[in-house]
Amino acid sequence: MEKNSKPDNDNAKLQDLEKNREYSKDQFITTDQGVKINNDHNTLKAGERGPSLLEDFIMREKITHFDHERIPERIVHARGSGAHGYFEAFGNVGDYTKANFLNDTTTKTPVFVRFSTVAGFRGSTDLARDVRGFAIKFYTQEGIFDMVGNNMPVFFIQDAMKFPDLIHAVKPEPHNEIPQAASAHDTFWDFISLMPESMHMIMWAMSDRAIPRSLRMMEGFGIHTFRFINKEGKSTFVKFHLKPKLGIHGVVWDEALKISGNDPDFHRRDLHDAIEMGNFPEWEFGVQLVPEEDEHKFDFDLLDPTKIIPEEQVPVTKIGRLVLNRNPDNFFAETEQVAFHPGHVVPGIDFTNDPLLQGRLFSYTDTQLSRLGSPNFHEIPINRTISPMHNNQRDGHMRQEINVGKTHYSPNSLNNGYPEQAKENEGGFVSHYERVEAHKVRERSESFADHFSQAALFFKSQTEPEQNHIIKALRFELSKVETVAIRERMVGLLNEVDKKLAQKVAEGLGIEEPSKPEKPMNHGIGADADPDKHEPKPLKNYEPSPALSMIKNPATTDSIETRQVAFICADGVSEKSFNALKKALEAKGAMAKVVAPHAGMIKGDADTQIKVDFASFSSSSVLFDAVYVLKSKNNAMLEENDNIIEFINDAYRHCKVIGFDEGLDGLIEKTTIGNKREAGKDKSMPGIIINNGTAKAFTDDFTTQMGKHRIWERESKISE
Ligand code: HDD
Repeated sequence: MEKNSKPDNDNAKLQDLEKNREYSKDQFITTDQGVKINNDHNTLKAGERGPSLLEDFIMREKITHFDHERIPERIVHARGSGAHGYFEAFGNVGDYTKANFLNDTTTKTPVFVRFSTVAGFRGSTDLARDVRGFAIKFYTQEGIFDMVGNNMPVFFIQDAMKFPDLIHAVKPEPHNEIPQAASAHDTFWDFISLMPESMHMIMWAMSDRAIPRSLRMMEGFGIHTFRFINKEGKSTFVKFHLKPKLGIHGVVWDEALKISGNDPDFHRRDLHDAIEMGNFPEWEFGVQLVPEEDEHKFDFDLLDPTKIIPEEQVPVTKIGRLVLNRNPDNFFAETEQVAFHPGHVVPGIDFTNDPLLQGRLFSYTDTQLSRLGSPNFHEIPINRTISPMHNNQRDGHMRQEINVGKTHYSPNSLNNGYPEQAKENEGGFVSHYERVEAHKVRERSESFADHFSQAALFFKSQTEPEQNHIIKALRFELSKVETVAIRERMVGLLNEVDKKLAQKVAEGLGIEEPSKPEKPMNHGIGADADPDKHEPKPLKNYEPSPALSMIKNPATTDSIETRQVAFICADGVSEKSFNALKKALEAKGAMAKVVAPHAGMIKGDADTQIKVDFASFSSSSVLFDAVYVLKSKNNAMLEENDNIIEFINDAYRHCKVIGFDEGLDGLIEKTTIGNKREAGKDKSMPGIIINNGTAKAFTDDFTTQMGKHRIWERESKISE
């Protein structure tokens, strides 16, 4: 769809936003008051070289508006990218929920989705090692439902009271505001090392899930247990899941670091470009359903947000499809001003007593009041519901609506009692009829005290390369911690989860032996600060869960759709080679991008002009999924180019598939591949494919190997 074009589909929210879109094509520039401006480049002055005049309302208006353009960024999840799309229900959950948008298969529900990192500021890198926010606004006919989730199914803490502490600890340290968008520093690990309940989430946050290849290749989770409520008022516990069509993929850490330098907007660009190209990101929306009677059948508490329900135990039922098919027209108006809230629910969905969720129900409206500045933030176009909206709330900063009539109270007789309250059978929201009888206490339930069993389950469910990545991530992070006692405390905690893991991390940190399994919260500082009275429970020995591994995950496919391959070419490049792989990639939905020693155009060996997408000096293999080096009449041009040699070396190190045309030995010798080959260390060279002229064999091998995403067996041969 052409940018700025009017919505050409039946998305009711996009139609609604049309009222607020401004198109300047063929228009004069005016002041905010609509007066046409004759000269917008110069202030009004007393003489060409004289002082500016206060009278200049045009200049004053322009500068004043500019001075006030910024609003406070989100206290967390400040860095984000959003897109419009729709949700389509499969219509198979009617027995469990009366929510119309989950049952009506004839209506596409408009959505706006915002992905985010958590810790970094608005301008920080997309590739930070961090949790990713996955927030979906469903504009349903019955009001707005927000699923404000993450790409990991558990959280660091069990009670919202600790959220400010967690965030203070992870954000840049207060004395020097360092580091940006990174958890690798003392305060974060100090807090974590005193917080055994965070260990399950730490396993996820140190895994490759924290460095996604693309926002389009992440799972999404609602995390808390919510309730579905059906027409009879019966409640069923529910956990929300989103499974990406393209599978779940990450990058490697060294690559993430380099992407941050090469293209800090990597994820934002990828999402934007994919949608512009018509490669619409897609997820299946699923639920795990637990009958209310089974609440206590698990050996963990369903209300504990540091626990998953293993998918092998309660399978995910797919109930719909989420597709993103339109970029925002204006980042600020839409992506920045969108305001999510886990408390935005519609009839058929309700809360549980998860103490983290309960605290969130307060926080999200509260934060919008300072971020967006007014209780009227629901009137901002992107936040406006498409269902009818009438109540007795009035006034406040920037009120848009013109409420007609003289009653703004209830009950009233002057307006015949309107707006009137809706009965349940008229669609009125009625909270679940839950019986609560208890003492007021500031305590954590004893049923929340198993902090390590699911952390161990996660670690043992990973494949060997995935486990190694967790070990390396912990080594990296903790090596940046300056206070040795914090490192030791962390190793002690890891030892509670998995001895091998703790041992390996300890080796990397030069710690002789994981300290004995002391209770970290009783370890000096912070000892009395934690009122959690319950002893952590002993480790349970669960069977591994393949659904927790990215590599073994049933949602991971070998599709190479939308993947990008760098074609390294020089003038005189073999057009036969070029066209053969390009065609094979395109047939599978992947793309060839030309990287050459110079920008502009190169000439093929049959004199075709080929557009260069990236010059080697302003690009890097970390921005691509695989590399193909093509022979040309002038191979020396590649051999002598250090950028190209580094390009190939990085692709090798990051375990990517690399194809070479035959006859490029001179170049190969100059790369790590040549060194390894010569030293005889790496004879089999997994994922290094030589094109000896049999086009089909080469292209088949190349695309099949790319489908594995990474050639992990190579990783063990790379020393760090
Ligand atoms: Fe939160 C934003 C997700 C716990 C308080 N949160 C925010 C966003 C996401 C999440 C995705 C960004 C929404 C957007 O794109 O605008 N938060 C979570 C998840 C949590 C969680 C999955 C645990 C399961 N959050 C949490 C707690 C509190 C908050 C416990 C406070 C008690 N979160 C906020 C906030 C933010 C926010 C301060 C900042 C900006 C905003 O709300 O709109 O209110």
